[in-house]
This record gives sequence, C-alpha cells and structure tokens, in this order.
Amino acid sequence: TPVSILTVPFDLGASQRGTKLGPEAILKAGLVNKLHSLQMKHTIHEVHFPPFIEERYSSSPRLNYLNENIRIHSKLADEVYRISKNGVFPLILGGDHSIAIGTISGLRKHYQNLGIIWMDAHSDLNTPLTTPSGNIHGMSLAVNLGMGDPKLTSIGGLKSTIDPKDVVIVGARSIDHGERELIRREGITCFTMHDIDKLGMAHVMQEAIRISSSGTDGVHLSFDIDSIDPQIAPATGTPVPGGLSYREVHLAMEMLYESSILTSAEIVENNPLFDDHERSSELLVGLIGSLLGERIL
Ligand code: DIR
Ligand code: MN
Ligand code: MN
Ligand code: MN
Repeated sequence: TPVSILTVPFDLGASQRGTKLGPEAILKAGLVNKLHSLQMKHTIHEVHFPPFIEERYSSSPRLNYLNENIRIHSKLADEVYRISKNGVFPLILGGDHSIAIGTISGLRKHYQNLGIIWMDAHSDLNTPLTTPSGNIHGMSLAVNLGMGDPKLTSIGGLKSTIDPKDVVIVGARSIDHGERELIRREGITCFTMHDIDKLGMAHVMQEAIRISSSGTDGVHLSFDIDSIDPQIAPATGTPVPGGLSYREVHLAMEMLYESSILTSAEIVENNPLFDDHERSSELLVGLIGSLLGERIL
C-alpha cells in the first residue's frame, strides 16, 4: 500500500517548545531515501497550524492552549479520515503527543473497532482532574477513551470511543497517581519496563499484537520517542531513564510489520532542540524503515 505522510508541526500540547521542528528533522535525516529504498510510493503533506498571537493564548491551568489544540486536532482528524478512506496508510509525524487526539479521531471515523498500541514512557491518561501539568499531551490517550474535556472528546463528531480492552501500553515507567487508578479501573493492558525486563520484548510484543488486534478492524501505533532510552534517543523534553534499547525498539517495529495488523502509525515528541547532532532523528528513520518492512536479510 502507498503511504501518506502527514507532518504536524505543533508543540502547544507540551511544556517544552520544539517538537514542532520534529517532522522537518526526520525528513532531513533521510526519510524520503528510506522510502525509496523500500520502493514505497508516498506523498508528504503538512497539516498547517496558522500563526497566532501569543497574548491570545487560551490559558487555563487545567488545559493549556485548549483552543489551539482543538484547532489543530480537528484539522488533522479530517486529513487522517480522508487518507484512510482512500485505502492509503497514514504516517503522521509530530509534533507533541496531543496530536494523537486528531489522528485517532480521524481513524475512528473509518474503523468501527480500532485497537491501539501506545509505546511511551508515560501513559498519557490524565484528565483535567488528575493532570499535574495541564499539558494536553499527557491526556491524549484518555481523550480517545472518551474521558476529559468534552471539547476534546467530541473532535471528529463520533459517539463511540476506543474500547479500553483494545488498548495496550508498552514501555511505561512514569505513571501519575490518577493514571494508575484509571489503568486499573478500565482494565487497560500496560507492559511496563519491569514487564519487558522480565518477559522479554518478543513476548511482550506478541501479547500486545494479540490483545490489540483481537476483535478489532486493525491497530494504530502511537509511538512516543521517549519510550526509547534517552541515552540513545536524547531528542525529548521529557526524558525518563531506563527505556527501550536499540534492538528492543527495532524488534517491536519488525514484529508489527510482520503482524500486518497496522492501519496507521504516528511518531511523536521528537524534539530536535534536545538532540545530539541528528542521532535521534536518524534512529527514527531506521525505525520507520523496520515498521514498513525493512529486514536485516
Ligand atoms: C505527565 C507527563 N504525566 C503529565 N506526561 C508526558 O504532564 O501529564 N510526557 N506525556 O511526555
Ligand atoms: Mn506520550
Ligand atoms: Mn512520553
Ligand atoms: Mn478486543
């Protein structure tokens, strides 16, 4: 299948500025050459965020930049829906992780029952009541489960939400109190770094693939760069030690390709302002290669 790349230079879902430079850095690190070497037909399109006046920021302590978030995620949802409907694989390059609100709302218009694999150091399951920061990138998975501000949960105009039983978090090692309660209450499968250490990445991914794909029309991969160990992927404003190794994260991508369950993928939170030369962006290009079928042999 052809791939449609959507770049989303938006960073108002997080505290740290700079993830809006993420897509450009991934392209500069050689994504187009990678797609050519895999003989993949592709298009690239920017989901443009109109410039805005700083003093008119929509500020609220529980939901930072709410109006700006609504604007970009609504636009992204329309684009993702259009691409999926045309039988093309959407590959979204963020931007901070708030954009998963737009991506998944758009996908849900096309797929009745969508599974999600959420690779992240965090679980992004805060709500306005539990958030320690007010940052919407820490709430995007909860919004997709129908929890949080109605202005966010109604993006895309759908009644149904993602079934928590079809969501699998992989790589978590920084979970807030309210998030922990929500995971337990909703029965969300969460493979923490502790589980990965004990069970091994191959077993964890096998389970993640099985759980997210059973009874669903397909699975969306939402990949936060901070799932990777910050020693090998420093380009993040929210580094948490003890993340995925180079081979663990490549193996995950390779197994996802082999499983043929993916409907779509997004790569988020790449912040070139924190990178060491281009090493994180180069790693991401390699990971996208593995995800789209590049093999060692
Ligand atoms: C923290 C940090 N849990 C919050 N979250 C994320 O602000 O909600 N950092 N997603 O990347
Ligand atoms: Mn995240
Ligand atoms: Mn994260
Ligand atoms: Mn299911």
